[in-house]
Amino acid sequence: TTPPEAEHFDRTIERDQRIEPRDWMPEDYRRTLVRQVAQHAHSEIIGMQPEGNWITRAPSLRRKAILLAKVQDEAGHGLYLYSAAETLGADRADLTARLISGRQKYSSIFNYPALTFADVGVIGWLVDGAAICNQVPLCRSSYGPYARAMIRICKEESFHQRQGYELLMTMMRGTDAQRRMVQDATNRWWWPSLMMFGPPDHDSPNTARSMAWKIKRHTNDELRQRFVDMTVPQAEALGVTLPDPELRWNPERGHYDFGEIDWAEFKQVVSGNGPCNEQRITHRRRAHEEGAWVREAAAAHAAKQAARTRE
Ligand code: FAQ
Repeated sequence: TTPPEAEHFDRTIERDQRIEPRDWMPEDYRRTLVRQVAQHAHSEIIGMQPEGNWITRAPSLRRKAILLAKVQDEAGHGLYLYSAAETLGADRADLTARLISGRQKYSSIFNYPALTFADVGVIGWLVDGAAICNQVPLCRSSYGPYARAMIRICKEESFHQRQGYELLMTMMRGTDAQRRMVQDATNRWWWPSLMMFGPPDHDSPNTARSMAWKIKRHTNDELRQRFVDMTVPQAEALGVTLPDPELRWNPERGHYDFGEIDWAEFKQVVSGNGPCNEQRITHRRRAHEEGAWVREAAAAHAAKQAARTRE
């Protein structure tokens, strides 16, 4: 016989209602969510680095203000998501320790370098575009705090995507050199953006269970296809070529066909051997160590305040 709390859990999922922090949940459900939400939080924090690199070199005050706001939003998303992970019983300091020791993952995409200012635009257009595609369905994820966090995060990601596309539109109206920069950045980010959606469905060990629990609402391949279909017309409007000779509309499927993704490259990047893995983690570790005094000062202040209220 099923215990009543497990029955309640199953019924909640079945009715498309939300599981909340104090509800009973299977240990595997909790573990899966901690894994996904922590990876997502780490991605936001590590994801500040490729673009953050350009803040001091933005070509105008306006571009600098926009970029600063975007990178700060990413910090906010990270903190928001760490809080969601804490509602599942995870410890924030422990999650950070796992990130900087390489025991927990973050998105493969942030292990590629941002070489020119056009990369800032292309990251907004393609990386945030892919993030939105993946995250809008997560607003209906079965775990309440994660689903609610996604609503605000998606609104901000839409702004990020638009700022990137607008930046690229501006560059495409500029000089030949600027147009070449946009095309070059598009060539470098296109395939890694497709890899963000994760391994193909036949090689995705977590999808089936996460779909049954309604943590995930679509498979990796479904979302990847949606992203391709959405992005091809945007590339045409922009006037850039996506670097895939096999990309073409398939009227029978009602979708764009596209070429084979280099899954060997994906595996290399995820296992720590991408172009910037070491740099990203080293930077994160240094920031953590150099911020130790801030955490200690905040804790000392909180202790003093608590002692004062007890007096
Ligand atoms: N990179 O069985 P599945 C952003 C791992 S957006 C690295 O399919 P799952 C915004 C996966 O964890 C980026 N690892 O796994 C921004 C698993 O490993 P594990 C963050 C990957 O969880 C924009 C293994 O492969 N977004 O930050 C990747 O069902 C611009 C097997 O895979 C999210 O995290 C990858 N690309 O599906 C910020 C969204 N893909 O843990 C700054 C939420 C898979 O078993 C600038 N997450 N792996 O050792 C998800 O939707 C899912 O977790 C997936 C993966 C779809 C990413």
